[in-house]
Amino acid sequence: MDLPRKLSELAGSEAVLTTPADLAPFLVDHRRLYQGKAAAVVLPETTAQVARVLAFCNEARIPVVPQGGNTGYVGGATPMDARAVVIALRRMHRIRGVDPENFALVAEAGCTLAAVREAAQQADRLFPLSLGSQGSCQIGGNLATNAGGTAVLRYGMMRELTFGLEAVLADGSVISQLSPLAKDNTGYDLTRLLIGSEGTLGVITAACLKLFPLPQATATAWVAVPSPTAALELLQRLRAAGDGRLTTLELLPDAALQLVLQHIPAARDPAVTPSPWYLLVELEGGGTQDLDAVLAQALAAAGEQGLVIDAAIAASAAQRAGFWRLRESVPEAQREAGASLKHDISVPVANLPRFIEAGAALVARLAPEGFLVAYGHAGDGNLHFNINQRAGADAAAFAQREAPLRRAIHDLVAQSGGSFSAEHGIGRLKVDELRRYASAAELAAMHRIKHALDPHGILNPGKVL
Ligand code: FAD
Ligand code: 2HG
Ligand code: ZN
Repeated sequence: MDLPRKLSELAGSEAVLTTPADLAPFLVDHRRLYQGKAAAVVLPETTAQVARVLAFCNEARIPVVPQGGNTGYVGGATPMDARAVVIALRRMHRIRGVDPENFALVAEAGCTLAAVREAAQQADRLFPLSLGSQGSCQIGGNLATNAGGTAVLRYGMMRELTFGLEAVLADGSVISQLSPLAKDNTGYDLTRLLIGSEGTLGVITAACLKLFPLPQATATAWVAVPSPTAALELLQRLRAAGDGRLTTLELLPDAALQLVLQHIPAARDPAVTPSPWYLLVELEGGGTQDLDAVLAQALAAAGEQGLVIDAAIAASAAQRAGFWRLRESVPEAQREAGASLKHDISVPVANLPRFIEAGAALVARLAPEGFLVAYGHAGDGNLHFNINQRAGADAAAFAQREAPLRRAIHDLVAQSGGSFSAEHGIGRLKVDELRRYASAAELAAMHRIKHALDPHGILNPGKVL
């Protein structure tokens, strides 16, 4: 069969890529863990084109891999079959409508997260999902991975931020739930089933997203704390003092700050008393109350009880951006510093200090060539429990630590009532982990759902299950 010709008939000849040079960027994941293969990439402009391509691939039993901004962490968007067709959504980048009265916006899957946030802001509204990758990740990818980020504490993950979806199922049928309904109990919730399904149940083509009032005031602080226990106590107090306006509480060890200061040229030392741990804290709200004063008061009271060593409240937009740059540059600084082992874990938030202590002991015992850089979204219980190779350490020895360390950390997560994939998904990287930690009943139900919606297994084969 002449696949390129057939795909051109279905989606237009300008939408089909087949040369090795054109395919290359779609065949490797962001972390460069996987080198993939595929027969073609299709760049549709409309939902009807996606539907036609899927109906054809379903009939012909051709694997289909949806791809957004290709910033995912678990190899989910990388095609692994020389016959595969990648459907890349980037030409579906229209904002179909902004509806400030209903606090809603309809975006096509290929819109970048930054473009959606910008469109909301133009209408005096906030779309609160906030990720370091927002300039390149796409709404379709955010939905397919149920992305989290730095404002989950207040606004929740993508599942909570979505009214409904438009998606194409494996057989080419289209489901469309794009109304901004806060209440809709009509049968199974297909939207929330497709969110987080990582391209294995359907191709998301558009979504009706939830908007919020645009905050009129923001207070941001870089806070030195003596320990994770103190950080958690401070979280409780800031939630109470902030009265629902605490948006972000990110934890960083000094090791993360030092990596950023060393490897990121634009990073500026926050100039607070050195400490083993730091927090980036942000309150956002309406214009009537002085949020800087609320934050300063809470931090001062915590300081008197030894929960805070020192703190700097951003006095300008530039200083606020500087604090955020320190936090958001950690992944890049980790990469610049060399090899790292990554664990995207969550535990019930009150268990975090105990988890960090026990996990640090495992790292010291099982990966002596590395050092712990456990940072992230502590306010919602999610840490990137990462380990960087020490300078000069034996690279091969460090790499060999990966499997036993992963097992020990993920077993500890399970004992702590947590998740081995808090926000990055399963993709290809964590298929074995899902098989190990999900119950037999859960796995069987997932397989049945997969088989019902994609009986020929054409959608993103080898991922998730
Ligand atoms: P891709 O990587 O292209 O795809 C991811 C998965 O979704 C794949 O399985 C793919 O098949 C599927 N998919 C993509 N589009 C569609 C579609 N339209 N329909 C169906 N399936 C689809 N993630 C977080 O959760 N929180 C963070 O704080 C965070 N920070 C990050 C910071 C940096 C610097 C980087 C590089 C990544 C970060 N990520 C974070 C990970 C990543 O950005 C998110 O997972 C993002 O949601 C992926 O979007 P994408 O468009 O790049 O998806
Ligand atoms: C973040 O929170 C991302 O910065 C990336 O989720 C985490 O690199 C990582 O481990
Ligand atoms: Zn994260």
